[in-house]
Amino acid sequence: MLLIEMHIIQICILLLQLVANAFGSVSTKAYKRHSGSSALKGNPLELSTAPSAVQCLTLCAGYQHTSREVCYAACYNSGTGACELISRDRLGTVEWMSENKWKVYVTKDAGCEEGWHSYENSCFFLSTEKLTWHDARNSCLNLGATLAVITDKAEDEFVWDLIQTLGQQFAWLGASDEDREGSWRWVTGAEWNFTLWLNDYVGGNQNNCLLRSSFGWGDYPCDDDLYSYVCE
Ligand SMILES: [Ca+2]
Ligand SMILES: [Ca+2]
Repeated sequence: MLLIEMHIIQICILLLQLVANAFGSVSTKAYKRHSGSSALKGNPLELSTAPSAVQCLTLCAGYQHTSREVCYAACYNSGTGACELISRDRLGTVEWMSENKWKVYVTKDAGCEEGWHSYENSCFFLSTEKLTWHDARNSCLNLGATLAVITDKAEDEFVWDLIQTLGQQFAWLGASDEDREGSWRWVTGAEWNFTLWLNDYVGGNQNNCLLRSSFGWGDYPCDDDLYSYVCE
């Protein structure tokens, strides 16, 4: 039995090598299907054709970049054979979704830049520098991002892990109610339908800016104290 399994494994490895040779190069990148429920933003790098999605991914893995732009995703149209390579850019000029004949694949490490951490379809960054909420908001904008917008418990847990892992106890998130007392808003305009306030009594209505700590969410004075911040 073991011998047969060994043979099967060897045959699989051989087949993989043959496939890799047929494409002329061995891709070291892994990809995953991008779900159709959200759009992927980026800048177009190259539009060509490929006979299959796998060969389109091979083009992405081998994309020769002269600038800092790296192929992050490949969009393949199984009807026309169109293969579009795109780079990662949160403020990107094109949006792609997997729908109908278009299949979108992203590199498995999610293509976050150095110092950024991948979760779902976003990259997160925790600052070591400490700023007021307003300065933190501007700092994220300068990095081509926004203060983090947390829309469910799993995302909050990911961000809290990040804050702790990097040795912080507090960090600004991207919401405030400074425009209208009690009316909390995310900096991106995302729907405000998940909260993790310290307790119901506080309810986030004492100050105006959202800070994450080991207690959960708290509203803190926006400009009195300096804290680390999470960009997304
Ligand atoms: Ca988010
Ligand atoms: Ca308030």
